[in-house]
Amino acid sequence: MNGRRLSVDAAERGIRARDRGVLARAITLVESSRDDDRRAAEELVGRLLPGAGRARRIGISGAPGVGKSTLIESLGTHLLDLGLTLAVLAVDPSSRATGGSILGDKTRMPRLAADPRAYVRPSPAGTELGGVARNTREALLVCETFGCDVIFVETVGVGQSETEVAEMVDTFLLLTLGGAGDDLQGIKRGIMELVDIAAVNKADGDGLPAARRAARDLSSALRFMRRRFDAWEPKATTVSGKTGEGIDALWAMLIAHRDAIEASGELLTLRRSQARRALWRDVERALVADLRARADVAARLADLEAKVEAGEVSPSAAARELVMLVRGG
Ligand SMILES: Nc1nc2c(ncn2[C@@H]2O[C@H](COP(=O)(O)OP(=O)(O)OP(=O)(O)O)[C@@H](O)[C@H]2O)c(=O)[nH]1
Ligand SMILES: [Mg+2]
Repeated sequence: MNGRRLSVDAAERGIRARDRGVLARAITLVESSRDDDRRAAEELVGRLLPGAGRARRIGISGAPGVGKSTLIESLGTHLLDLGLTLAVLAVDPSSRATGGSILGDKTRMPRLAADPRAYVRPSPAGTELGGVARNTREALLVCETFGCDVIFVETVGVGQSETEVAEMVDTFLLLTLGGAGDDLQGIKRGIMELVDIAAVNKADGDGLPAARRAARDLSSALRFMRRRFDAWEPKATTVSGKTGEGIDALWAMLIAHRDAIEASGELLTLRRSQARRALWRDVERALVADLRARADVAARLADLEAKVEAGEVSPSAAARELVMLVRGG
């Protein structure tokens, strides 16, 4: 963090006064894993929580190169034209390996990056996924209190990241591509179940027919999925982040989803269960971290893991032994 540490009071005041410099530093605070920063972050989040919840929270997921950043630039610019403010946050577990972030990439969002009504935040590097998810959840609250009307959470879909993102947003948008016959096979079934809207991107030029075909296939596939909401049937559409074709229709669809679940009362239920799940994810993470940090557990762990891998001890028996060790039994 640059300069003097940010006090919780100064952070709260600055965020409420829409000070962008403070916004950036407050997010750095909630991303920090230092013990004293964590305590300050919790205090800050606790103060912001009562007034939060008014933004439209939209998750955008898709494989590398499907055009997420280009689409967010295009959609975001459309929102600015409508007089809305926005933030773009990224959940990118792979940034740990690459040491940098490919998401929330400001060079792919030049207009948003240059506009004071938009705030683009790259993914924090060097944290495990559970940590990134918590940080992003808290960054989202900070941005809401700051006054952003729309918050995009972008993820590249590594590991469990789509699920983690779906658990912090109101609307989950899957971005995909048409073409090459294997349209649907490339999409993990578990992901299809999270989808509120699927958009086939790069529906421009020569890619248009394939994109339209893929959108039709997706539409029928989505009809067979277990519904997430009574008030919303998942839909597919085509879009081009490059030409802007279909952007306003996509925005209308995103609004329609959020409005439908709000009117049915399902948004409230969703946010409640998201908060409860986040609580338990954090509890589990903290307890497992404590457990791993114990000397007696560490001493047994390597041996037990080796035996489990070799098939000499069953995973459940090994788990029981570790738990008994912790219980002192
Ligand atoms: N034809 C066409 N090309 C596009 C479109 N959107 C993006 N591209 C191109 O696709 C490439 C990847 O675009 P990005 O927006 O960086 O994709 P991304 O999904 O954010 O990629 P990662 O952040 O690396 O996961 C770039 O070369 C873009 O110019 C589109 O709508 N049509
Ligand atoms: Mg990108």
